[in-house]
Amino acid sequence: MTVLRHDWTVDEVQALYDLPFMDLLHRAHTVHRENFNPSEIQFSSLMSIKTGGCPEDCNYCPQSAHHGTDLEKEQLAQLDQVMEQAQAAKDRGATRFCMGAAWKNPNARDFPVVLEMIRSVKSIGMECCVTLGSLDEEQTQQLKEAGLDYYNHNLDTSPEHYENIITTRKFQDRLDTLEKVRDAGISVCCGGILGLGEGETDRARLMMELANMPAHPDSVPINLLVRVKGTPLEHAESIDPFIFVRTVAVARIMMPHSHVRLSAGRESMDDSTQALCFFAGANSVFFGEKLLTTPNQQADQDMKLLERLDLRPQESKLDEPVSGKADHALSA
Ligand code: SAM
Ligand code: DTB
Ligand code: SF4
Repeated sequence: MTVLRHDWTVDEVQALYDLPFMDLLHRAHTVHRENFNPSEIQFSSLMSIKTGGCPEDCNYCPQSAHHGTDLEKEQLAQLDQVMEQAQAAKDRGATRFCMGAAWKNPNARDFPVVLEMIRSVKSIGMECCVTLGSLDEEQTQQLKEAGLDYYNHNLDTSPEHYENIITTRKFQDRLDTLEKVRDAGISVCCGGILGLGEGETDRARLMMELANMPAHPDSVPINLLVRVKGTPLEHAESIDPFIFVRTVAVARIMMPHSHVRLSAGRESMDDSTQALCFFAGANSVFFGEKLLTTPNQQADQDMKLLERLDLRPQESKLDEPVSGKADHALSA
């Protein structure tokens, strides 16, 4: 049985990163096979339900009001627009519909509308995930009651690099919201971004923070920075693709029961890098032509890639119990 650990030291994580590439991939793929069907990829689809004008100053994000991006600020989406996109995503094979809002936290006027969106997405038999910023206990409770399956709230980078990237909140604020989400019995989707000018220790620290939470996140999205014109990270140096692959492998070894998602940035990644990520243990992608505000790899290209790699979309897991399932033994 795979042992789930929450006591990683940074040296241990660094030692994984430093393994010879082939050894690291072999080890990660072995863990992957012990816990998942290596031919199945989970498909999530994204929609931005409230775009732009965000009061936070995340250096990477096109939606921050602090940066001069070309993005047009929009009001909260209408329920019928949401349902149209959710149904289209379902028809294309997505099992989870994820809605993102450019908020520091949800306000009292819009929050009930989001609850209604969640109930409606659930009613067509899809898993539902939202990402709305920080939450209080009452809000997590209401989200749970509306039937929410997952809450996405990323740590994004290491605690040490955090203030170079975001100054309008603290790393600890993220951990606090994650705790409330877990306590409400909602599954946690939590990961980070690579390519934010971080060093190798920052990447190891991010992985350590994710795995050392009281329960491993059920989904771990690993994003590659999408460099957007007008953001402070517009000209950030690109990272070696093999560092990205190594990070996927390290995540797979450290969080053996979690879905590791190859998230933003696939458009700038070649097919071979993505194939290596799948071998290293990535078993989920964002599917559909758009992420939140930037383009994603085209759906037909995704289907072709899956076919060339003999991979297939994972069936819906709606009948599985939610809440911390990544942190329970799946099989002996
Ligand atoms: N405002 C909420 C929050 O930050 O939690 C939810 C929406 S926010 C856009 C969700 C996540 O998108 C961020 O945590 C970050 O990981 C990711 N993200 C934003 N801009 C990105 C970019 N340019 N490249 C890669 N990932 C990005
Ligand atoms: C996550 O980790 N990545 C997604 C989702 N969670 C919400 C967002 C990616 C956003 C990429 C930039 C954009 O399209 O605006
Ligand atoms: Fe706002 Fe989220 Fe973008 Fe940060 S990542 S600026 S909190 S939308």
